[in-house]
Amino acid sequence: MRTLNLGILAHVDAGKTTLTERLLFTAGAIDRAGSVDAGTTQTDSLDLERERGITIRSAVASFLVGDHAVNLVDTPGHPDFIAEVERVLGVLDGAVLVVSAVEGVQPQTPLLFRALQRLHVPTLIFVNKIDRAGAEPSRLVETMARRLAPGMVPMGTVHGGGSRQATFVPFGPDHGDHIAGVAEVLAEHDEGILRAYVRDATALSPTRLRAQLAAQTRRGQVHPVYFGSAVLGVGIDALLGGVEELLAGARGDPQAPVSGRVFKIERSASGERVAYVRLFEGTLRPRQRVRVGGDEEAKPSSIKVFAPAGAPRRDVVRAGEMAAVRGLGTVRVGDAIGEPPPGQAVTTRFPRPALEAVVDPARADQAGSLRAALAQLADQDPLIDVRQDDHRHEISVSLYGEVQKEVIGATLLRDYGIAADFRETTTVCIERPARAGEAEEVIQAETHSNITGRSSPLSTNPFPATLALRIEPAPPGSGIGFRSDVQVRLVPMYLFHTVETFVTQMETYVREALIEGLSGWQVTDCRVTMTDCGYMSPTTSPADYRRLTQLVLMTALDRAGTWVCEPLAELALEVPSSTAPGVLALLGRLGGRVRGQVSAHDVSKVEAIMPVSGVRTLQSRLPGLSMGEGILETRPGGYQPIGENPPSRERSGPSPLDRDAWLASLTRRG
Ligand SMILES: Nc1nc2c(ncn2[C@@H]2O[C@H](COP(=O)(O)OP(=O)(O)OP(=O)(O)O)[C@@H](O)[C@H]2O)c(=O)[nH]1
Ligand SMILES: [Mg+2]
Repeated sequence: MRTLNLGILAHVDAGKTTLTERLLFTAGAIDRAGSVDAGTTQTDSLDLERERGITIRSAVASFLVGDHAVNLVDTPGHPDFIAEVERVLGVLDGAVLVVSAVEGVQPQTPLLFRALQRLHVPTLIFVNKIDRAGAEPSRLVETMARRLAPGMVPMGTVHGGGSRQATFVPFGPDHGDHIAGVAEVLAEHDEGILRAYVRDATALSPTRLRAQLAAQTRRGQVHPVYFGSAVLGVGIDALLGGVEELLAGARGDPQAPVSGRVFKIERSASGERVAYVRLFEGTLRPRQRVRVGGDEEAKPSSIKVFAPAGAPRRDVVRAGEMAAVRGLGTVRVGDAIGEPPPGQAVTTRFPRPALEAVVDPARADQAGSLRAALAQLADQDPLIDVRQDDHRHEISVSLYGEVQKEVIGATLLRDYGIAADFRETTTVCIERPARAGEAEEVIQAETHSNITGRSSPLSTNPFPATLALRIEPAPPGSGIGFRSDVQVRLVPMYLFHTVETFVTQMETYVREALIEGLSGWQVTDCRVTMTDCGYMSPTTSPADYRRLTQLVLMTALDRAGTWVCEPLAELALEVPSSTAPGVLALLGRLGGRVRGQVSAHDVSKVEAIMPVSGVRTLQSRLPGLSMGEGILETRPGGYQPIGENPPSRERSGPSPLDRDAWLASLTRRG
């Protein structure tokens, strides 16, 4: 039996969780289909999900179809939880993209579809809600072909659409319309089919077309489209048939070295981390030693393999399967288990959240527990960045949006008993060095004779070590680069044992020192070079290098100067042409720039870029300005320097540039 790891993806509210429930029911994995509205589904299992009727975390449920054990991964559709979806994408063998027959292609739909294509995940389409008034399933195929990909293949027809009598009638294999339609789409990617199609389309054998359809679906070249109603259970059999026939199960060699990826972390009732792992290669058993996240080693204390209901419980997970694994220490989402799976780095491609808010505990005595609780949440979700301001005793959290903020607030209250208030959401800027800058601190000679490197009797260097650093601008989006230019004899081997360890450790200190730049924002898009160092054995400690890095780097940065840059969003707007002038005027007032505009059939499509700070205003005013028909899709669009009055952020403590206050704060902290 093959395992098929199948993701269900869509814009918020398209019906993913309802469809998941129906698939489980129709495949016989559960006795009755639960409902999102009654809070009784398998995959929306968090209290918060059941109350709000939205999915927040991805969840796995298994069933059997033909000779495939399918692990269904239900994902959230709300854009605030896009990170949750992105980390699932890398562990899928196939996907069902759900599109509502009423709302059609929504902002999140093309975004998810493109991500699936980028990762070569074979994708079926399920057009849901054909029972609802206003459903226009037939026109949707053309829209999807235009906006998603041309290779859309309808697998049947809808009768009685827009009413509770709606049904889906799948095409039989030798249905004339189907053969002609399928052949036309398949001919795009296959010479043989093209020749036969041109000669005589009706002579093409249904068996040959079906085999080609499966092959091209598995290569992600075409997308079979099914229709139905998840709520009424219409069209589910046909979709299940498509999953069985047209998608292919996981490959992988159980004898190969272990290679897997963690795509979700959950905490058990006792607070223990449970890692959801997809294994690509090898076999993993309880108590087997395995590398986690590249370096640490751990031994799983228990493993629960996901399998269809009724299958015996197994604790040995093999290539292709998914399992809930305990005992992997401080494992985090995105970590590799064993060998890193090739091309599967999931966490690094995400843009950083562009918003943040200060969180205050309602009860002052809960500040400590609030900090601990947020740190735990950040563990489950590496994109929740928690910033502690020791100076003002404030904690802030980075965010994708307002719904995520509400969910964090509700989770704190429910799971940790902490009532917390969020202050107003603000935009998170970055700093880039304006030009190159250098600085150095030389070790004091005093009476010591065992100094390696230069020393200066006049220096006021407070630390017994020498360090010189240069910082210079690097291309936008390149992040922080670090390299060492120092001679091997200057490396304190008694502390770090190898040159590599020293350089790696210094890089960590550099990254830490760049968390707050001259204006208090993260410094990035720069290259840092260590041009000199020195030590005094055995006095110099790693902590001296750490502190000195902060001092020297901040001085170098001060000489370089920085640009504060604000986050931008790229927009794709679709509005009725008659409303375009009003929408564009607002866009302009919010600092947006139009990059392209086309109008056809009374619809204007606009590509633009604007500061993230204005997106919320645009979003809230768009329905009013576009007669309720505007569609806005946003994605991160990099950063731009703010010329005048750049905002600064309160530092978490004194700056090393304010040397006395900074040194005093170090002594206080010990
Ligand atoms: N009329 C009708 N309503 C549906 C259908 N499928 C789902 N719904 C309703 O649509 C709403 C959203 O359904 P969900 O299954 O929660 O959608 P989702 O895509 O999982 O939503 P998120 O996970 O929050 O993104 C619920 O009120 C469902 O009852 C359908 O086929 N027809
Ligand atoms: Mg859902």
